[in-house]
Amino acid sequence: MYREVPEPIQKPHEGPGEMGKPVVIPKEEQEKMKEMFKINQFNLMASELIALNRSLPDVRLEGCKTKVYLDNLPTTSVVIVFHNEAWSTLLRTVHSVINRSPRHMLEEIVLVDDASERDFLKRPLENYVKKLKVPVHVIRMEQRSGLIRARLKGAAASKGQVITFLDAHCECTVGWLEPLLARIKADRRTVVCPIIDVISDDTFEYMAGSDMTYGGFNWKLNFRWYPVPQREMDRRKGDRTLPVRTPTMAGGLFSIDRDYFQEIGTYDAGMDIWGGENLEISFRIWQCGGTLEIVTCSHVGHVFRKATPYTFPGGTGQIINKNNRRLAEVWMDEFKNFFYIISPGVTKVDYGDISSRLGLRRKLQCKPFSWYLENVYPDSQIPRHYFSLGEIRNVETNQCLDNMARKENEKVGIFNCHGMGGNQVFSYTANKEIRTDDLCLDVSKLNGPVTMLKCHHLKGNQLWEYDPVKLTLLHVNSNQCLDKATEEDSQVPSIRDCNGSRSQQWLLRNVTLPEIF
Ligand code: UD2
Ligand code: MN
Repeated sequence: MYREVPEPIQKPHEGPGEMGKPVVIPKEEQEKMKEMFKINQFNLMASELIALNRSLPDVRLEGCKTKVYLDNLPTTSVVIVFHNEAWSTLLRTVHSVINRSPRHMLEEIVLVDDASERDFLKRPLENYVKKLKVPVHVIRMEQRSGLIRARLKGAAASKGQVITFLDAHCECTVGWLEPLLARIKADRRTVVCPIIDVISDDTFEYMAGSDMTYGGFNWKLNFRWYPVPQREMDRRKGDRTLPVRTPTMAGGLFSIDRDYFQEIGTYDAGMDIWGGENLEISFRIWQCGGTLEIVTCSHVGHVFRKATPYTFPGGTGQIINKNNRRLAEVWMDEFKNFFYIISPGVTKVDYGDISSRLGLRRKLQCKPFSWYLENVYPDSQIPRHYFSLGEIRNVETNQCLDNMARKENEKVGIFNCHGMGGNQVFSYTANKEIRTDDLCLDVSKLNGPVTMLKCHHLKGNQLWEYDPVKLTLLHVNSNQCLDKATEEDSQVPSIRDCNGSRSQQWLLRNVTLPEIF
């Protein structure tokens, strides 16, 4: 029998931010909004206007919506660590997990408070989560420990067969969990990340992330998104609903089999506060026999911020450098020199004792970093094969090429050699590029100046042939030679017809670290 369903008084999806719509703050409130922004480095006023269980669009590829998953997938605990998180973002994360996860796959949610200083995150939080229909445990660090050790504590306190980590300002969308758990069930040594969608820090608008980007890193060991290369599209025969093998993970959102997390050595507990742990676990997974994937049918949103809202006890730079040194020393073999030579300051940072991590690498018989570059990340900014890494010195003037601005489209300079790495470091690679990080020496016209452009790996204007006897650097496309700074502009090298003069001779020094430090 049919019955007329009365119109609901308030239509669903009409409140602020429903269906992931942006929230616009009226003019008269904007002063207050700006003040509140500073607390968490996102638009807290907007966040507070949005329901804790707001609706979101289904942003999945069509081919994902019809996939069917086994019902007996492993259970997961969701571990969320936080330090001084806002109530609305933290609880919206929790509600989105509860509302959009099949109940029998969700063991529990574990909230780890990393010594927050806000009263509402103490008793009021505990009282609130008690009423939820999924067990939510709140555990606390005794002192500020950073996200790495907080996650370790959360993992140790959890019981699910899989551990899923989320940041404290996320929103899970429909169907996010099943494809992650299904991959782990198929192979317990596969570590999986969802596509990380963008929740605007300004309006809290929900914007779908791309399935065509994956994780990499640059010479400074910053995590970066890069386009998924053709070889990875080919491996999946063009099916974008299949998981993408990714060289690195962003860090905050991933699922891992509980026992496998133990086996491969959880996290490096010697890392402090924030940073580096994402590359560390990525290298470790690949080098020690696992697989790291972005599961393109799983979408979770995250509020990306432009600045960090909290303190780094001991100094931001110090902490990140220490964490990065630990991962470089343990996992990167001789390729750590690319990091050290471009950021010489980091070698002065004390990185503590890494013997147990080195022991782990031996015990697990992990592969060398060169294997990772060759097989997992051939399009890396760090070249697997190269002839030199160091300065490029002009024989006549005894000055060095200098990537002064370290910016795209900038001209290259030539200055007195300082031997301190940084701007005067270039690598002449087996592909005959001269590069520093992701920028390549490029000349686009006859007699033209040398500029730094994004490496395109298509040879063209970025192909250089070094003659170790004549010491010339031939720009192949123009058949001209790299020359010292020209008279018109005494600081900008350019290409000229090859004439055998000393101003066209260059020494590519393969600097080894003890020489500079
Ligand atoms: C990214 C990752 C983050 C982490 C970080 C590198 C994503 C979306 N986020 O930066 O998870 O891997 O890179 O370390 O991939 N927190 C603490 N204690 C602290 C500092 C932070 O509990 O001392 C919490 C914080 O409240 C948040 C989580 O750790 O829930 C990550 O911190 P974030 O959001 O500042 O990091 P994010 O997203 O900039
Ligand atoms: Mn975050």
